[in-house]
Amino acid sequence: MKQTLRWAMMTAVVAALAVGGAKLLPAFGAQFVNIVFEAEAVTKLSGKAFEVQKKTENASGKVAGNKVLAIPHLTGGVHPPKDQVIYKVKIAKAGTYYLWARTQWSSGCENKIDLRVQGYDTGDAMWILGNDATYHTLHWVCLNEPGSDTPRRIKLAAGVTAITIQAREGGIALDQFLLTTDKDKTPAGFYTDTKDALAPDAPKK
Ligand SMILES: [Ca+2]
Repeated sequence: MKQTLRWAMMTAVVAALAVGGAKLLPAFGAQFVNIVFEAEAVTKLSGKAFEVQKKTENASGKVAGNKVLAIPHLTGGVHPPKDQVIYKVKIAKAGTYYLWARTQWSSGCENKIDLRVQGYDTGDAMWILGNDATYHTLHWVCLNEPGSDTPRRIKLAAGVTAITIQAREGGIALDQFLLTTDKDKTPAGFYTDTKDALAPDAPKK
């Protein structure tokens, strides 16, 4: 009888945890490395293209951290200056990673951003993230191989890796980034940021 009662209590606790967890975020597989950081987690912005905007709600639900990194809409097909934001991401474990961004686009001409990962020499031609046709709602976009739906494999060593994004088009917003070793992962909703995911811009003196 006692054992039955204990089992019932354990089941109730597990069920409560599952419900509580589902509200916050979909579960990650424990065997994979997942690194989440906010797009707006920049200490200072250089140039005029980017701005951090307060944004709590979106058609897709809540906004992670109540902020996004945005490039405002520009009229007349004007392109923003090619300003950059650099994230110095702490990679605790070497491996093959896949990069996702929670993005919001405005149109077919406002739906992508240029991107570079340290260690990959792409010259002046940076990688393109986006170019999909989902507009006016936050949604996760994977960095794919050019012209394909195949997620780009990114081999990262342990340590700090710089991920640079460069303004390309206006009318976009970026909420979160996810680096994951799970190639089958399809992110949904938003996630709790990984503790100390980003290295500071400059060493403290
Ligand atoms: Ca955010």
